[in-house]
Amino acid sequence: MREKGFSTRAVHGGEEPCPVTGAHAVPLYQTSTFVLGRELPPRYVYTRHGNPTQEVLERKVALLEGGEAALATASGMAAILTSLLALAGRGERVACSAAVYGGTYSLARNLLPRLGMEVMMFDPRRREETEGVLRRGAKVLLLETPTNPTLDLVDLREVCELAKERGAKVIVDNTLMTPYYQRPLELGAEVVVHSATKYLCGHGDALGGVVVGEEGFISEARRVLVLTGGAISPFNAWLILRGIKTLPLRMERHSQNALRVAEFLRSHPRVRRVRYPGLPDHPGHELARRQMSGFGGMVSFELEGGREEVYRMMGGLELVKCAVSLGDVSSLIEHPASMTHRALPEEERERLGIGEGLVRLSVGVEDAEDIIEDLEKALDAV
Ligand code: LCS
Repeated sequence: MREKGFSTRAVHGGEEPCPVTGAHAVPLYQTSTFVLGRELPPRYVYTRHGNPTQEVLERKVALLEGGEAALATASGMAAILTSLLALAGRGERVACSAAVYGGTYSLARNLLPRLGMEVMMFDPRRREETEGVLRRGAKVLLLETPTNPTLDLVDLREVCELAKERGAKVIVDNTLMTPYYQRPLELGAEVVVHSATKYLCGHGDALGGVVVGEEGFISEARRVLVLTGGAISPFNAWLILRGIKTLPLRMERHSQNALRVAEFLRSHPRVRRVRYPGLPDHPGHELARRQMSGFGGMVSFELEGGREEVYRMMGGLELVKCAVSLGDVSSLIEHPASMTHRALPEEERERLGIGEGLVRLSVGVEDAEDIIEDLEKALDAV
């Protein structure tokens, strides 16, 4: 039988009407514990170990990413740490892309070494650096594409092939693209992680994360999560499930709006450079067309000047809100050098292209004309 389309899976995947009441919407099992009856072993014991609402989210995201199984977590950071702990331990080598969310960078740089892992930071956009960390014995590679916040492309097929030759596993953080536009497991990655806080939820009202991979790996990740305590609250799982139903609709709109905003920004004299993979002159445009089916809602741009000009511009915005996070229906703007990526040493930021003039914009689903009007007014006033 033909597999159902992505949008149908987003609405119905992993769900069934409640066998007891017939409830059509996913029931919210907002409970910490379960009364133990005659069923042995009991299906549910305690929400840190598993909960029916969490499980629907896990089945749905596994279906959308094309993975065997998934594990829902309290946040994206919990998803990343859980995956790493399930794959590597004391004395083992982990390679982390430097071009990732600042929290991920900090986790790799500051916390993993305390747990006894040997961490190498690398740039997966450069084949020789990927080969280098593999040669030096990296067991796990962690990366994002497009990179955060610079929106460069990493060739997933190439990195995954190189890793496979050396028996290393690749974890891809697919938060920015979502499975609607990019499915790393199909390109050779072993594990996909998400900050479900972002596009999967879509409404900026819940924290969550998801890990997707093979059954055996997910079982190990679940054992880790039960002990580290990073379970998602049933209510957050429920909100994220509700969000995913409209994921394709929202991603289309985010993407259309982002292209229009990127084109507008490119024409503005105060903007030095625009980074959006959907622009034909973006250096990764051809790769983006091959490995993604859309370009997403994130746009970064460099303003003439530095931090002062960026803050002045952000202060002049009314509709677009200055806030960290992304993937919300509302447009959100931030200054990576002083906000999401301030944990990176300055020379690392410079090397990655995260200068003082760089701005990251998560384009929302409002009317594009209104977003552009707001940006234009604020840019003109800088
Ligand atoms: N991965 C990516 C790509 C992210 O952007 C974030 C958070 C995380 C993982 C961590 O997820 P969380 O634990 O917050 O659910 N990104 C943020 C950002 O850009 N601003 O604030 C948080």
